[in-house]
Amino acid sequence: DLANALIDTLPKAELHLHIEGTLEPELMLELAKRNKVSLPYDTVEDVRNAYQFDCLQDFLDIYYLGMSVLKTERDFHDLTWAYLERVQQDGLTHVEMFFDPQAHTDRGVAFETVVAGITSALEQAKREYGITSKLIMCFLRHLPEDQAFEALDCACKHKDHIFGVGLDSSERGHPPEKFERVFAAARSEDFVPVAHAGEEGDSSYVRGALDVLKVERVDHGNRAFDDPALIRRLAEQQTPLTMCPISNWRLKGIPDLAASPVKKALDAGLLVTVNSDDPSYFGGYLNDNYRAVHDNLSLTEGEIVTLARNSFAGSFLTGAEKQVQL
Ligand code: ES4
Ligand code: ZN
Repeated sequence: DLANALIDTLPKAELHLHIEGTLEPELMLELAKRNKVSLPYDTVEDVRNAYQFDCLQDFLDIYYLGMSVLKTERDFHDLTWAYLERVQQDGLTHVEMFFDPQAHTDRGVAFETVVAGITSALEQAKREYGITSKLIMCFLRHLPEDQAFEALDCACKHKDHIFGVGLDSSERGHPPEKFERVFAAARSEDFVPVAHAGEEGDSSYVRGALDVLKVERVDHGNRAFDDPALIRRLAEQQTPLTMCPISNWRLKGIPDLAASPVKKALDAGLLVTVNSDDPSYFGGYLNDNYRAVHDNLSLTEGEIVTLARNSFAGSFLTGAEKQVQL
């Protein structure tokens, strides 16, 4: 029908995507063999059976284990290229991609190796598919502030390839205030700031991301709906929210897809976008997330078009670049 045709063919940007969360079980097992890394899985089926989560931390434990197979520049290139090849068929024309360097440098993989592998695939996607991109380095919020400063030092040597900074991993107990100084330093170095907030943490984490970290976009933001004044502010300021419906469902942040806040966000006039987060682990790429909200929230075709337009409006493309895509 029309809605599905729109979802498949409209140009779309993905603004909330962890590249390490695109590692498919087949590639994981191949890289484990190539790099002689031992995993607690023998088959693709074993891997997929492990993907049952009751909360964010359940997922993160499996996610950090899975990425232990990534060792060389070629591995990071192959991972990134596999994602881009997959989503170019879905009408994706722009991606703002997160990566987690501390999860690699802590295992002895050099920061430069990670950035070089990801970047070469992004450049190939620009040449071969015309896909544009921005790379956003996330700080792991469960680790101490001084280690985030070390990651920021590394990023400063790769400003030509790293556009922004983000904040991810275990949210509760690690509020935005913990990273106030790192974000101030990152902003003074001209990295554009974003942060995960209100995925599991309460609405004060969303306020903290805005007021303390001074983010230009909020990743998830679900719990902002507990605070009506905050929702009015997000609507007035048109702060983009990057929501991830299938991720929220698979991590039990919502009981079912019908409980996704995407429809409420549209109704409140927020600049809401739909994204995949960690598509391999959650079982849905970008268009699967659009279909999930269409089918479960009874979105109109007009609302599907709005979500696709919002994906560019909420991106960090410049005004002129957005005009072309919108
Ligand atoms: C993440 Cl779903 C999610 N939440 C927080 N941190 C993350 N890192 C990768 N996926
Ligand atoms: Zn995320």
